[in-house]
Amino acid sequence: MPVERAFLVGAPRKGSDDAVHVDEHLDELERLADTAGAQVIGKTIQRIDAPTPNFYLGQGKVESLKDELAAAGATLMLFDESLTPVQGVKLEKNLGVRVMDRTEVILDIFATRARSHEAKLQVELAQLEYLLPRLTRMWTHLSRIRGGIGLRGPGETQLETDRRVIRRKISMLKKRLKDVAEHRANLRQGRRQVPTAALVGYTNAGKSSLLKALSGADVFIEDRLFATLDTLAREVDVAEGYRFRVTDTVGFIRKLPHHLVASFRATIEEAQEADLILHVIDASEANWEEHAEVVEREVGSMQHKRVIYVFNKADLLPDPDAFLALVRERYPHAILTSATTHDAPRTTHGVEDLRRALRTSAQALRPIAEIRVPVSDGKLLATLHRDAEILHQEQTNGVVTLRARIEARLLGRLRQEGVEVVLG
Ligand SMILES: Nc1nc2c(ncn2[C@@H]2O[C@H](COP(=O)(O)OP(=O)(O)OP(=O)(O)O)[C@@H](O)[C@H]2O)c(=O)[nH]1
Ligand SMILES: [Mg+2]
Repeated sequence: MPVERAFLVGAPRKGSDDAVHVDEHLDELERLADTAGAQVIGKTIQRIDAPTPNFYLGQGKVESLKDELAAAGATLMLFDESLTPVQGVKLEKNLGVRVMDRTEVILDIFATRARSHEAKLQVELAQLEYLLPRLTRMWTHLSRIRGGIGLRGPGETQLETDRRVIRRKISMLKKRLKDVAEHRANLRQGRRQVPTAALVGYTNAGKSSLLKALSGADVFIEDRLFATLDTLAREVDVAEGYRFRVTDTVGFIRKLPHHLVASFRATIEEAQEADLILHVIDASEANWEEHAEVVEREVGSMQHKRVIYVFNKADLLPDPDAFLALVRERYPHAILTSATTHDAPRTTHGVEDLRRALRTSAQALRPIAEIRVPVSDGKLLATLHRDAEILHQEQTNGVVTLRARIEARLLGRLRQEGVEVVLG
């Protein structure tokens, strides 16, 4: 297949934050285009007062853009803002090339790179939901959509039929995904013995690299956006007999309706369920504050969670100590890591700091306690065997003494119920 020749267009509103960062946003779109397999042959920016309902851009700009695209030999126009179905159709008609907005590019990446069963279902669902209101425009390239909906000749009746087919397919996919999510929740249920941490962050921050550095496991890492499309958990030894179950998640990105793709919901779900959130931030990224805001906005209810801010890629900073001092004014417990050079002798900050912080959390979240239970209390004994990690057990005079690593919350509950508990 010939490589698409893509022309990028950014159209921020005058005076907006987006207008200030438009160059970085377009650079990011370029990386997205590259990941999707297109060749970027040019880009342009138009600061606008307000989007027009027909073309997003003003009519004059559409005309000059048409010439620019033709001169450059573009086969595709990538638009950095979200387009309505109407704007998409009209731009395509007037420009004579295929038009995709940022969301569509990202969906395309997800579609070609999804590996797991769940990720594939999610992408298919997102594509169909995105596609439904845009059916006429998508006509020509619908056949590309995996799963082959099998659309052929145009025509209103056919369109209606296809809409029905798509709606049916959407509800079927939703049902199947719900089953998968329930299955995942069940799996999590049975794993309360080990504390859990979720690695969340902007795409390409180094989440997977950190999981690899911590666990030694073979984790897929790539210098591309959205290398990770599935959550993945590994058990990490944080020393002194403590372990953590750390989950790698799908990264976030700006200007994406994250609700569209269930993979992001899985990230949010993991973050909400975890005992601890590790918010990974690329410290070498000039724009890291904006990135961190995108993540916090999406993950939302992180306020009442333990969060450790992990500033990664320390090796790329000119002065790591000064950087850490600066960010600690805002995030007092921030950690600076270098996931890829964690064993290099020149780094004073690193993955071991993170491991130590995890250990401290593990000790607080899963303290070791001695619990005395009458042999006759079979129900409590069963609960402890299910939800705690029993390290030692002995029985004298009708009393079972258990030494166990136990969830702090459960321990509190036992105390309230009058169970005899000694810490340490
Ligand atoms: N120099 C340097 N590069 C790093 C570091 N950590 C990760 N990288 C590189 O950054 C790129 C992205 O790393 P990943 O671990 O895939 O990032 P991620 O956050 O999992 O990204 P997504 O899965 O796409 O969201 C890779 O090329 C890594 O080798 C680091 O500490 N220093
Ligand atoms: Mg990753």
